[in-house]
Amino acid sequence: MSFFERSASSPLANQLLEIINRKQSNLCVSVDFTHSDTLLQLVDAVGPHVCMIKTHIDIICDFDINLVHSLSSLSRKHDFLIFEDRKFADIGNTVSLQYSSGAHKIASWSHLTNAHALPGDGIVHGLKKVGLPLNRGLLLLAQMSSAGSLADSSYTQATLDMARRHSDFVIGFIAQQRLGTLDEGFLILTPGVGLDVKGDGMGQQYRTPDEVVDAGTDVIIVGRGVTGNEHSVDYIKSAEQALRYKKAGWDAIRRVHHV
Ligand code: BMP
Repeated sequence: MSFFERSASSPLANQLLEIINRKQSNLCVSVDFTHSDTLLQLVDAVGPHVCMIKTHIDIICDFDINLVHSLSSLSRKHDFLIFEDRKFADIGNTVSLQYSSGAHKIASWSHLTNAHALPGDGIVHGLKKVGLPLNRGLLLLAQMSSAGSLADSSYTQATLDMARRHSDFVIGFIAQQRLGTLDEGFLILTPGVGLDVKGDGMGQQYRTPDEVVDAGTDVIIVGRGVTGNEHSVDYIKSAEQALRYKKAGWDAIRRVHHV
């Protein structure tokens, strides 16, 4: 089944595939900035080139709910999905509160979020209870890009099995390679992607868009390779980098999927 023809596990996953095809971009930019104004300006600059924007909303110093309203407007303006990289990791009851409530009210604005499989199925039940009625989707962390990750192959396999039990809500994985899931409709999103450096001195490990798409990735997640450092942010340069990664990701998809 070709990347372009395949149909995913849910309407949200299909929406993402449609955006990818429409914008010819499988690039998700991770905007790990700590101030609302720089975050929004960066998102506006790279928005035309991405299928998705990934946030870490809990690192924002001046958080105000208007920030997520502005982010939602930009997602409509530029046609991308929002993925809050919350990495939930608690029991079902706690994660349902963390997802729906608190200052951030993640479920109210983020199309996608993610969770560790470590606590067992209850974590998915807790998130699904909140997210499914809102047409949200979940990604399970099956592997990590960081050196020394404890997610060995049996953990990854157990995560895949968990996703199969909840395919109405789990649309895919954060992983470093395809997990034998193409015909099950799950999507693979891969962080740790960079064209210029191999690491960050804090355990992050980078592979190129070609390498990760060869390994079976659908969406490449790029942070600092596009955004640079918030303290010396250059929006024009970030837009140029987004275009560069978009092209590299799309060329790799076309090569691997023979289109
Ligand atoms: P960068 O490209 O600047 O290294 O950023 C990668 C982003 O992806 C970070 O926001 C990080 O939290 C996230 N991430 C990762 O790097 N590796 C993983 O395995 C999972 C992640 O969510």
